[in-house]
Amino acid sequence: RTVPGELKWAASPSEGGWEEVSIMDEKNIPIRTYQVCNVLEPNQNNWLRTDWIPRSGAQRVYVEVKFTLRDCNSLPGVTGTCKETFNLYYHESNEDRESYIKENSFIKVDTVAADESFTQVDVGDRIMKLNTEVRDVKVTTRKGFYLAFQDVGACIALVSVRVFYKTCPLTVRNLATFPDTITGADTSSLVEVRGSCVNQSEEREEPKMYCGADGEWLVPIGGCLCNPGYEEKGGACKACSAGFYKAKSTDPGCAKCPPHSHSLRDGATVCDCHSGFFRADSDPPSMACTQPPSAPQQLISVVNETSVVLEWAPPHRLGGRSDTSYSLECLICQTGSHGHTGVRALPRNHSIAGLKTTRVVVSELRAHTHYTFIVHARNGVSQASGAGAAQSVSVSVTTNQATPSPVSFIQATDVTRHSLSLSWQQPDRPNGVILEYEVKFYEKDQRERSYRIMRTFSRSVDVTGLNPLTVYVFHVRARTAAGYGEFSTPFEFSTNSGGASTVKQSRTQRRRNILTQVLHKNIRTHGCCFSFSSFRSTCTSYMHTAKRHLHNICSYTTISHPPLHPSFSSLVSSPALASPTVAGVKIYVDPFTYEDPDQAIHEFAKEIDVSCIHIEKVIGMGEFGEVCSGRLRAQGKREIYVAIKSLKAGYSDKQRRDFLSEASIMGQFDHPNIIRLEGVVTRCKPLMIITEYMENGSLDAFLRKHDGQFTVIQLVGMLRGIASGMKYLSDMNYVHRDLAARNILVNSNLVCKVSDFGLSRVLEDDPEAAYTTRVRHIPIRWTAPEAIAYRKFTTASDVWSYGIVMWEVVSYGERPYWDMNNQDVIKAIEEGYRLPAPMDCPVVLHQLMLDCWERDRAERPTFSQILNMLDKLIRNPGTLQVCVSVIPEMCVPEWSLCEWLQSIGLERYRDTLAAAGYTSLDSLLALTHQ
Ligand code: ACK
Repeated sequence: RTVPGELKWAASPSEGGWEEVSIMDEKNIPIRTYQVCNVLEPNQNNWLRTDWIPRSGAQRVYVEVKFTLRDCNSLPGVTGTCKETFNLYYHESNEDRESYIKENSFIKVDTVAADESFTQVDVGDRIMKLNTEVRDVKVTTRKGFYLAFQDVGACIALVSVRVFYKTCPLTVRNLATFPDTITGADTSSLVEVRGSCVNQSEEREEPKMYCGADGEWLVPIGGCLCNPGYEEKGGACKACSAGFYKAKSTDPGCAKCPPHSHSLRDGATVCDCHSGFFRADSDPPSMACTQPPSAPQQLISVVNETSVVLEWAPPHRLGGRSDTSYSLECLICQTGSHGHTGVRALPRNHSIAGLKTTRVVVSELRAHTHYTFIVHARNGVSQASGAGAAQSVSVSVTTNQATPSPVSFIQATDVTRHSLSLSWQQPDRPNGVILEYEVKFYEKDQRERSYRIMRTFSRSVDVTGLNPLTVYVFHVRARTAAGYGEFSTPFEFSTNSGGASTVKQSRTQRRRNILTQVLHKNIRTHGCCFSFSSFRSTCTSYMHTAKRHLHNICSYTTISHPPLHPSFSSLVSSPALASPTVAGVKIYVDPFTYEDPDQAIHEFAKEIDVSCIHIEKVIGMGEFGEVCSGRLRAQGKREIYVAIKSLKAGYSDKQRRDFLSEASIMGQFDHPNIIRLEGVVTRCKPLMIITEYMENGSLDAFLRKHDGQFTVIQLVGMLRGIASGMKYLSDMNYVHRDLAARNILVNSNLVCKVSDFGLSRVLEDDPEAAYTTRVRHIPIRWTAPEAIAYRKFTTASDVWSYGIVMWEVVSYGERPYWDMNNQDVIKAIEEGYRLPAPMDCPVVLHQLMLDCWERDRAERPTFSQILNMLDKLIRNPGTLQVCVSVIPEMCVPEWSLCEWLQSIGLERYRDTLAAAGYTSLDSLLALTHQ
């Protein structure tokens, strides 16, 4: 219809069939047509073929034919030859210049009949009934195609032929753009199309839509969301204007800046706080900017003996927040000093920071002492605002006189049929000058029905008039100007049947008693100056126990020797012994870095079916519940003995996480000296951690049970195992933090394995831990000074603990620093004192301990060096012969007390001892309090 000149389609026959004719259309516009009208002649077969039509990616094309057709009845004189239809054909081809019509290569599309026909060509009225027929055909095999019209004897004029294909047009749905898409080959086919997010948007869920055969889009799925700082407007993402913000793509639209904040530029994702206002890290962007609180108000204090109740009112201004908390600082002001002596942590059980209440009881203060307490108010933005002491209020108080704390230890000596001598220590907190002690005692059988009271000024008393072979119960209490304190717990002693005076006490208890006495005596005499030295004295050929007592007494001397054998440092620094760092070792992964603890546990631990576990008996109590022994029969494996730790019912999420974290840690290790994790039970309750079974339990208890029964080589063998396990852990970058003999387990072959991987987190969570009561979690006696002071836990601090474990092992499970309290241990270490060599300890081992306890952690040996050193000692047992405490030529019973005192630098006590009747080593062993 639109072609101006001749079309010159191919026609067959070329004459007498289809002819190209110009006519006027209904609007009197000349158009080109192809006409044929051989209605009077039979056997017509006239073909008209279009030019080659490129397919252009289409798979189904539509052919719209407009034509007019004469009604046979309207033609006068026609016989049965007249037809009222024609046939439409197509032929796919890559060839765009086929010169003639190959009829048999064409495929028939349809026979086309007219909807309308006209009976008469009424040129005068220009009545032309135009038919429009559309047919579609699948064209998928070649680059293009030809169409052909076959006339079999009708009277037709082809007015127009329009060929087209359908597309689903470019569109935007759910903020995704879908391109113009050609429909599929079949009438029922749907083409799946992936959309792409419009500018400044991101995918929420993969955007998809289907293009139907008729060019309609169907079933939109997924879509995009405008980026933070942008919102949807008319199918596009537009920046939020100034004063508005959008923080997350999922937020519905731009929102007005919250109070006390602003945004100056378009596209803000968060509003900035006005000057003087702040936002905490955890505050959502929708929250108003806030301020730190003002100071707490009306702080009042009520002193009750050595306790102080502090109470205050919340700050006048909370800064627009509800997370106000308080921290408490306590300054001790000593009489005569200028100002404060320093900040002290509050007594036990009182958190110094993060208080939510406005009332605190501070107890166990010193009696009659001046204190200043400062209460700080803080909230979530205190840190961000850099607010300091301005928000605090303080109060000064003086504690009252208080009665003394109870006497904690009583011992009896010189027991006869009718008497015994009692002695005790001064109470921990005398809270003033002790004026008197009161001793209450009664026959155990009689209970307290009848008792006797004795009073004394000293810390000992001879109790006479007792019945023979009778158990008596004793209590002691002290009195100051403030009155009597509480009685001690009961101590029982029995009189004997006569003969030698003995008190039935365990060896350890007796040893401790003597130590305690000497220690206290020293403190009394020298105003606290006990100290440890490298013990290098001798011992006589007394029996093992006696030697140990004597040795321990010697340990508390006030001399300090240089290390006897500085050989260790030279040994470990020898290049032959230095162990190269192994490249490519596995690094331990902290399970707390996993958001989901279950993911960590299943990454590092095997889930065990509870039916494979057979629990036999309870063997102890762990931090989270019972520890049992039992058997595990995993599928296809032989049955083994296992230890089973369970998490007691009613646990919190945190407890569950902490409990399982031990397994997540343990599961990462594989070493003969690290306790092996068999697996976990998490799918049913109670939760369990299954490890290999260690027949001899924990090392400290095991050694105490077998006091003095192992050779030095056996002890060093145990230490070697522990060092090897620790080297493995340090190679993996894991810091244990709680290395102690109680956390080493021993199996039936005396193999020692490091266990207990629970402590590490407790300390890490809280940056203020070192300065708060959390310090109480730290095993002080085992912990390096820098870890106590500022939580510097490293492999070097583990090495310090290892030194303590060495001491525990060689002393058969003695308690490090005996019964000194933690504060005194910290002070002693600070002043340079170190544990002396235990009895019978080879000097090289003690030197190794001293090296582990170097103040400067860089000076301490590495576990690799320790391991090399121990290996060398085991290979050359001769080096282990040299003893600190038993110098062979001095091991003679005739050695005098005087010589012995001289050898340990305590000759100045000779006269005092002699005056008290101690003239021989023998007699010194019987040292009593008096
Ligand atoms: O000193 P014990 O007998 O050894 O008492 C404690 C108790 O459980 C609480 O921890 C013992 N224990 C822990 N793990 C094991 C284990 N794998 N094999 C044997 N005993 C264990 C520990």
